[in-house]
Amino acid sequence: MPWEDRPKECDRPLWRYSRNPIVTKLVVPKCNSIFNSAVVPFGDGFAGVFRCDNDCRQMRIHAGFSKDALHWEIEPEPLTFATAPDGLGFDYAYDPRVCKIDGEYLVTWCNGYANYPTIGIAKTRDFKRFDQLENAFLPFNRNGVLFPRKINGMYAMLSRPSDNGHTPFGDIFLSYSPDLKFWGRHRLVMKTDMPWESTKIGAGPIPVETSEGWLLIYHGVLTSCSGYVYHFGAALLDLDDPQKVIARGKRYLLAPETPYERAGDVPNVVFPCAALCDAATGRIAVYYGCADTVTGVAFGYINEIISYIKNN
Ligand code: BMA
Repeated sequence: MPWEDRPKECDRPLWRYSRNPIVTKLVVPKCNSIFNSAVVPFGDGFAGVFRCDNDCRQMRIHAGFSKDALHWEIEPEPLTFATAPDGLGFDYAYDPRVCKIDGEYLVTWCNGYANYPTIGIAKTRDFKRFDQLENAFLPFNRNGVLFPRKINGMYAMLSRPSDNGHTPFGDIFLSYSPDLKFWGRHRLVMKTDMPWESTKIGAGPIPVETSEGWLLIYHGVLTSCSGYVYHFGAALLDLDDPQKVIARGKRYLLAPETPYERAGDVPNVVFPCAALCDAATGRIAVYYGCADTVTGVAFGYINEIISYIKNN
C-alpha cells in the first residue's frame, strides 16, 4: 500500500500525502470532478470505484485500476450493470464504497431511485462486470457502509437516513440482512455530538477490524456562517455488537486546511470513503474527497488513531 512517513512538524494522528491530490478530473474525458471514491487491494494491485461528475454535472461512478494505489487509470465510461432487479431505476450515483466479503466485492453508493437518494448495492468479481442488487433501504438514505464480514451470521451495514436536499441533520444507524436483499433490525449507533460534527455524521470507509473493536472513520459536519464544513473523526465499535460504541474521539482527525480542501466546487470538505491497511505494520491510508473536486490520501497508524480516540 502507499506510504509516506509523518513529516517532522506534524503532531496529528493523520498526515496528508505530500503529492495530493492524487486524482483530478484530467484522468477522465468530459469530466468535472473526481472525489469521494473507494479503493481496495485487487490482484497484484488495486481497483476502485470513483465518483466522477461529468461536464453535464451528472453524478456517475466509474471503475478504475492502479498498480500503486496512487496513479489511477479510470474507465472513461461510467459503470453499467450486466443485470439489475426489475424496475430498479438508476437516476444518479455518488459516494461509492467498496467492501470485499466472501471473495466478492460489494459496491454501495448513494443511488438515485425515483430521483430520491437511497443506498444502491452491486457486486463484482473483476471490476468489469457489475450486477446490481436490490436497494438496501427506502429513500431517503445516504452513506451506506458494509462491514467486511458477517456479524452473527448476518450482513451488517451502517447508513444515514436523510432527506432529499442538503440534509441539515443525520445520525449513524446499523441494519442487518440475511441475504443482502431484506434489511432490518435497525438500530441507532451514534448521534451528532461535538461542535465539528454537530450538524450531521455519516460512516466513511469500510470499518477496520482491530483487536480493540471496529475502527470507524466517519465524516462530521459543522454549520458555519458560510455553509457546511466537513471533517473526519473516528470511533471504536464493539466487534460482536457494533451498535455499541466503545470509544469516540471528541477531537476531529482531519479538518479542511490545504488549498485543495478549502477551495473547489464545495469549499471546506474532506470526505473519507475508503482505507487501505497493512496488518503487519499497522499503517492506514485513508482516501478522501477534497472540496467535492479532487481526491486525496492521508496516512496514519491504526494504534495511534485508537489511542487518540481513547485519550481525547
Ligand atoms: C454530501 C454529499 C457528498 C458531498 C458533501 C459536500 O451531502 O453530497 O457527496 O461531498 O455533501 O458537498
